[in-house]
Amino acid sequence: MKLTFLSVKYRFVYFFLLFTFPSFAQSLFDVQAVPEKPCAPILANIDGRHAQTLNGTWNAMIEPTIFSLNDIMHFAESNYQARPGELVEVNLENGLTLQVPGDWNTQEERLFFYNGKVWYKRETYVQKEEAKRYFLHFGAINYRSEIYVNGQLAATHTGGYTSFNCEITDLVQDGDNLLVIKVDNTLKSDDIPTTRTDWLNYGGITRDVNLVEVPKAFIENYKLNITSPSSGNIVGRVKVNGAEGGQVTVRIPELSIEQSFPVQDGLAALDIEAKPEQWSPTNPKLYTVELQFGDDSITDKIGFRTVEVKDRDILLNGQPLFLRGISLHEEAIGAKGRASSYAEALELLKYAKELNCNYVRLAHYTHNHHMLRAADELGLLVWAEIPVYWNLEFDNPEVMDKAKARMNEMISRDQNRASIVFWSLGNETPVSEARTEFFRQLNQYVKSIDDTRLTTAALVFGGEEIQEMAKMYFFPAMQGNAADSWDIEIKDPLASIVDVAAINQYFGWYYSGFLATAAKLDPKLARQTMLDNMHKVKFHIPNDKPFTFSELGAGAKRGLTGAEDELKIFSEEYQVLAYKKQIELIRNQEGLVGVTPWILKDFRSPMRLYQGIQDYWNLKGLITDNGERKKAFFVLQEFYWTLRKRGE
Ligand code: GCB
Repeated sequence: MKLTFLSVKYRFVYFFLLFTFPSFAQSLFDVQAVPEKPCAPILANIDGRHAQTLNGTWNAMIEPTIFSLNDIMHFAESNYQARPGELVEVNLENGLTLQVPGDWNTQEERLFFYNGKVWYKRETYVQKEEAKRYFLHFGAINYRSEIYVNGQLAATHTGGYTSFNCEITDLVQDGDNLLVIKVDNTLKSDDIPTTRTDWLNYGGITRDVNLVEVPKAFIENYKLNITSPSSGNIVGRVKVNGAEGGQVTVRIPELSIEQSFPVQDGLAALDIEAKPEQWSPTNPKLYTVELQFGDDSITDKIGFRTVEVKDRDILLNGQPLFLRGISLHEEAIGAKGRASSYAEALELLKYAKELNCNYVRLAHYTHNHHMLRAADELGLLVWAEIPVYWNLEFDNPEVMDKAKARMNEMISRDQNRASIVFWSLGNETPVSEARTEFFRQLNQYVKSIDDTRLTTAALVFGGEEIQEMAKMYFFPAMQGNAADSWDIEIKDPLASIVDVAAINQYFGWYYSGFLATAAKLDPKLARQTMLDNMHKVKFHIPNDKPFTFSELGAGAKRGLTGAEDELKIFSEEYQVLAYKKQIELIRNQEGLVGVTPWILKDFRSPMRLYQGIQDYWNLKGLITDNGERKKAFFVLQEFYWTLRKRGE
């Protein structure tokens, strides 16, 4: 409502009405929430289906109000023109346009730090066939979305990093169709993640959009795997939508397999005698698998391997291996914002290969499907996670439901990716009873939908544990009484819930800083003491479980130099020193089965406010946002090379 158009007299009447009759106010500024409309179950393997891409240029409109405007849909029609006498104050055309897939932050200056609503709109031509069903599939939209097709609400969705789809068979029409999507990236305390994240909350339709066409009865999802490294039999299931019976045929031409299985209650159970070559980082063998049900057929490329824990080892295809990893965010090289294409995924993961990695941690949320495809092809094992990050409302049952829904979406999409060995339940969550119970349930839930992978969670080494370490080892060392071994017991009960524990530890970066500030110590001396003693640190995990270091690292601005003994924070030399000391610490562990230092590439973060140095970038990358290698890159590369040569 533009008050500038109202004379003083009418303004008085307007405010009188507004405050006296709340319903009048409500009709002007609608605050009614759109009812939730659930999405359909995920259709697996979108790239293997008959689909029309809806990527490209979409019209957009920023809605910066903190309430919601009424009646936008009414004006969403194409080329809406105000009729004589009609007051129109909203329009989804003739203004901003945004590329899909893409975050809005890097496309429009006004949206760089924006947390709020943007409307998207485009038209699409559909040649509707009666024998077909239609689904809109979204790689991801961050965070809340309302999907409208020809003016009707088709679905609502929350969660910014997982794929979802809605059936629109009844809403779509032959000819032109209007698609309008309201996206809101505002995060709340009962969301996953919450408002606090050490990464930029990129908003928008950040991944591919497809209009998928399937026969009336079709293959919705499937899972194929081997259960033991020695027997090799391929087992699994195929879920059919729109039919209870019939039969599914599986073909794997390279193995001369063609076998049919009956469908009962929409499910076919597979058991195929076969001896596929096993997928591994050194032999990322993928087989072309064709599935057919009636008129529907779908082709995938699937690798077969097993993963399990035995004593203090992780076994891949029955053989122990050390996970030489690196963490990464889903941010493209070249300061382009969110990565959304296969080429961008490949570009990122090739740096991991160059580091001699066999493993990546895709932090801190589910990455796009191109990343997983590329990992399968390049032979990189994967830690996959949902953004259960820092402090959630762990005692809120709705938050539990959201976590399960995100897990379900992630697993439904990625369960055939050989590269994924870990489903990670959470990152650095503060210990409490409610939170332990939350993870107990989430762990059970994950196991109930996929028991062919391991669960893990990144535990924080912090708070009381750091105080204890300081009291027992660090302060005495500062006074010249350094102990020979710094033994650290992890007490977090979450370590016992998951299959493999993981620890985020920042020796050589944060801890001496906290402690020096708290105890008013000379920061350089405190840091030097920590660096001199890091190699003595030894972690002990409950029940002697195998564990990984899911984070470790130090920040550096490329080109900033300082002699090693200067301990100049943010210099490349300091980052090198911290990595060298970390490598000594790594070598001192028992039961350590892998590491994913933090992080491959510098990434944008609203929490990094040291101007002139950080400028909203977390600088712990081993490469810059443009892909230039920092000196520490070569230190890790060499360490991994020595492990690789020894066959570890
Ligand atoms: C952490 C968090 C990660 C941060 C990182 C850092 O422990 O898990 O999200 O970005 O530390 O750089 O401080």
